[in-house]
Amino acid sequence: MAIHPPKNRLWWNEPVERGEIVWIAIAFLWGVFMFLFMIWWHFTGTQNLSNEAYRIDPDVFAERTEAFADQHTVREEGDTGFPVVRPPPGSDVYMYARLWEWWPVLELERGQTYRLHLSSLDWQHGFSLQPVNINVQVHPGYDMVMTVTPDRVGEYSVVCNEYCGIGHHTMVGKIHVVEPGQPAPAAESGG
Ligand SMILES: [Cu+2]
Repeated sequence: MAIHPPKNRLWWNEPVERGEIVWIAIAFLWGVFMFLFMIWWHFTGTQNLSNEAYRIDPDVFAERTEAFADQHTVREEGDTGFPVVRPPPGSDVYMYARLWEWWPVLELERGQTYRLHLSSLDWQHGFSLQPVNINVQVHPGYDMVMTVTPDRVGEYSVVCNEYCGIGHHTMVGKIHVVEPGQPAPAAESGG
């Protein structure tokens, strides 16, 4: 009983139970196995993103994103006031996170490849692309770059999945994926 001191004062120096040794060995080997398999899953599991990260000043990232939006805005998203930006295929695409929005809305063509740059202007946010469940942590001062090729037409939501304050639950962005060469559809209402 733990209420009494152990009879053997060298209780910490007794041999470890055989069953416990076996479990420690199994847990350790499983950890090693999972660690090495991260490399394998990078190629087969489509769950580890091939992303790059560069240091960038948040003001510089904001400037690039705004210049990008100025150049390629095609319409407004419903009556939300958010520009819908349709960049040329193969180009660099910028989207920033800040309290509490993802800006701007993107419109990409199916089957085309883009360099998607993500960063935050204030503090940590999360980029969670729904419903495909791609997740990236987005920090201020870092330009997270992913080479993406959207493969399905549709409307995707970008949900902030790192708690970032009182408006966190309202922080939702949008990415449209359209057929290549198709003109942008007429503005819909709502957002
Ligand atoms: Cu956020």
